[in-house]
Parts: sequence; C-alpha cells; structure tokens
Amino acid sequence: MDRTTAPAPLGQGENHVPVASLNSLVDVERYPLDRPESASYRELVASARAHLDQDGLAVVPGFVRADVVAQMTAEIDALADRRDYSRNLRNPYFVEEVDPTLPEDHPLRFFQAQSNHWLCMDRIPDESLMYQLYRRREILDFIGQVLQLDPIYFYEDPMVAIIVNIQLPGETLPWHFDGSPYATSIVIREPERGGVFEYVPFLRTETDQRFDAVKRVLTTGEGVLRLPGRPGDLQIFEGWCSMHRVTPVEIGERHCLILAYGDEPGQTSDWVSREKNFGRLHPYHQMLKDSGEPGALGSALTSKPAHQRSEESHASRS
Ligand SMILES: O=C(O)CCC(=O)C(=O)O
Ligand SMILES: [Fe+2]
Repeated sequence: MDRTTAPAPLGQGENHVPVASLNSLVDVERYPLDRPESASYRELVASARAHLDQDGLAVVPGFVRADVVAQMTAEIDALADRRDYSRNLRNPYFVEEVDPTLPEDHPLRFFQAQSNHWLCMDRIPDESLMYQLYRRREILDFIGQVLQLDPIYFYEDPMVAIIVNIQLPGETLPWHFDGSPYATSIVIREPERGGVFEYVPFLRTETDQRFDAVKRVLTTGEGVLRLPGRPGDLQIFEGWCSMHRVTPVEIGERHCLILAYGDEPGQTSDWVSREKNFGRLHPYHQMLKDSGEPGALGSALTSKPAHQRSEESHASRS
C-alpha cells in the first residue's frame, strides 16, 4: 500500500494506536521500556548514553525479538520489487562541486563508488512490523532519553522516516559522514560475507574537519573499527562526527532498518536529495518541487544541526 497523499503527516503518536504490543517486539523483561520510572530503565539509558559519549556508538544487543527480526526479513523480501536502486560517485561529504585547486589527495576529492537498494517508507505498509516498531511511543521515548532529545518527535518525511538499506552482492555505502547528528538503526539481515559496518569515532569536531586525519583513514585505514552487525541489535551512532561505511557485500544480502527522528514536529527532508538518492519523488516532495521550493542537495560538510550543538562531552576532542 502506497501513501500517496501529501504531505502524509504521521502525527506524533497521540492518536495512533499501534497494533503490535511493545512486549511482542521487545523483551520488556530484559529491556524495561514499559517502566521508565524503574531503576533498571535509568541504568539502561545511562549505560547507552555513556557508550555514545565514549565510543560514539551505543549498542543494545538483541533489542528486537528474534522472531520479529525473522518476520521483518520476510517483510523486506516480500517487498523486493518495491526497492529503489541508487548508484553514485560520492565523496565523504556528499559535496558534488569541489574546488579544483584543492590537492588531488584532499578528502573532498576522494570520490568513491556507491551502490545499494533502498526500501523507502512509502513502500512499507503500516501493518508491517517495521512500521509498527517505529511507531511505538515507548521506543521513541527511550531513544529520546539516550540522545537527550527532549522532546523527540517522529520524523515526518514520507520517504525516509524509516528506510531499509539493502545491499546485494557488490553493493556498498562508502566512507561518509552523515548530515544529521545521530543515526539509529537495526540490522535485520547479515550477509554471509562482507557488508561490514566500519567506523572511526569522533573523527571530526564541529570546529575542525580534520581533513588530514580523514585522509589517513581513507588511504591507510588508520583507526578503523568494525562492528559485527548482529540482527536485532539496536545501534545509536554519532554519524555526523564519526566517518563510517558499509563494505561491499560479497555473499548474501545485508538489510538494515534505519529509523529517523526529529527535534521539532513536522520535520521532512529536501526534495533534491530525495530525487538524487532514489531517482523518484513522493507526491509530497513533488509538491514542494512544483511549488518552486528551491531545495538543495544535502551536504555533510555543513555544521552539526543545532539541537546537538550543546555541551556535548566529545565536542572538544580531537
Ligand atoms: O546500513 C547502515 O548500517 C548504515 C547506513 C548509513 O550509513 C546511512 O544510511 O547513512
Ligand atoms: Fe551514514
């Protein structure tokens, strides 16, 4: 079922009653998301926050129940013909026009082949467990607590509020910084070989792009960490300051569900980047385009979005 109306507001959960219970998705004995007042909930949040601050990455292992992960895999497979394909040459900053006087080995001139498939939200039915999980208020609140985003909102973009990164053999998302401060994801399927998430935590800061350090990562692999993506783990990641990639899948498929949130109600994304990434527009983005909204290709070279530019402990690290 496609969402074809524009702008397809999600609303912020007040009137929306998800069908799948929290405990059917997440084992609440292990992760007490239903008891935010409990000491164990506060410990869970504090531990995830500490990992995010120290390592740039918090992992909640086995967050999604194994049988739900299996059903999500089936959902993704059933929607195989609704995937969008994306293929580009890109540098780590998603900047297309680069000053030709920069040295040849400057990271801005480091263009890499990217190819993958996306399953966008407007192709994902409301009834799917992926959408139901996204819309659980307790999960939204938990992520808001870890990110210290209070209030936190569902993202309102009809294509990317949730999205699945699907990598088939040979497909890769090369080294990049995200344009948004944090990324929240759940690996649903791991390939048999390849498709490894690699990252360098806190590689740049808000005041220093650290191009020399970025260049060393790109050319020598200095400081690269690898994260074994276990299906069902929830990952909360500092994608703006930590460069990362997903290496080419060699055998099998990698499916990763990406969940987006906002610090304000009603946030959507730019139509230009949607067209560039997916080769098509949702009617909502088409409406923006037709109405003369200028749009601009998102760039991860701009400063970190304002709501995260606070007293973060790592901001002064280099
Ligand atoms: O699939 C993943 O684990 C990460 C995807 C990613 O880095 C992105 O969409 O920016
Ligand atoms: Fe990313």
